[in-house]
Amino acid sequence: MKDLIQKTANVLKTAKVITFFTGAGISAESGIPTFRGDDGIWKKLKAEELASFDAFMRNPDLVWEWYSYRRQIINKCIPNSAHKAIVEAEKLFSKVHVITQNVDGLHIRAGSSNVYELHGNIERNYCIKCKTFYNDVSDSVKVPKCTCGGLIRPDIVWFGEMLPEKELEASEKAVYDSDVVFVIGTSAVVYPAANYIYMAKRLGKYLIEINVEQTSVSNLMDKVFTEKSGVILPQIMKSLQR
Ligand code: BJW
Repeated sequence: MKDLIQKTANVLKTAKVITFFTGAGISAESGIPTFRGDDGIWKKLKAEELASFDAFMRNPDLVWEWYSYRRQIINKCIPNSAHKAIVEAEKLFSKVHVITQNVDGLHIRAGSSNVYELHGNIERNYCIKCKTFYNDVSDSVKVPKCTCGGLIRPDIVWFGEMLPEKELEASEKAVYDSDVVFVIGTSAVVYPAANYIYMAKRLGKYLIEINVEQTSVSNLMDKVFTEKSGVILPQIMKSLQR
């Protein structure tokens, strides 16, 4: 592992712009469950019954309760050493971008500057009718209503919904401008987010994966670390500071 870290450090020494593309695995060491895999939340609950607009309209109170429960878990968690190592990277490179599929806000709470949240943020909510944003309704037991009478939903991208235009544009530019793209803690099965990995490959970017297991994109990588991101990322950043 030491040798692999040293070889990676040698590549990173000449890099100027870095993108970290992250998924649920980077927050696992903060205590937030991932989606897929044996301990994943979709193992116990059906995504289609909770993570779609149709599901919300069928049973808004149930979906609201599910997100309130998740929000409570997330609020108790703090950024881990992987999130912090990405913040440290800002001292070592001229520009650091973070494209995240996570809705937990931990990259922002850790202090990263350029974070593009592709699937939204569980802390924000908005009215489905007039689109007014609400940040102070999260404690409601039942789904709250806007002053216009519309239901208030979490600002999360559910299946079948478009991703936010501004984040998509910023992410595309980030990949385009980068010398190295890290792919961390994602199964890379959800689109269009996973497309950024293929885009990076097509553009000839240097790709580094950190994941506890092999994924469907491991074969695209220039380097693969099969380890926890909270263990490897701090070591990589430390090797660059020497
Ligand atoms: C560690 C670790 C440690 C553990 N260290 N690693 C093309 C092909 C096929 C399907 C589609 C397609 N294009 C679109 C689709 C449909 C769909 C989709 O992708 N489906 C696939 C699942 C088949 N996509 C959509 O619907 C998207 N919208 C869309 O395409 O709109 C376009 C459109 C709309 C209307 C008309 C026409 C076009 C929206 C996708 C939104 C996804 N939202 C979710 C749920 C949010 C709600 C919630 O939070 O409850 O976002 S799905 C869920 O998966 C969540 C995540 O962000 C996302 C990705 O998961 P992630 O992060 O990869 O987590 P895991 O659990 O899968 O993996 C964790 C990894 O970590 C594992 O590999 C572990 O090994 C690893 N790990 N511990 C390092 N310590």
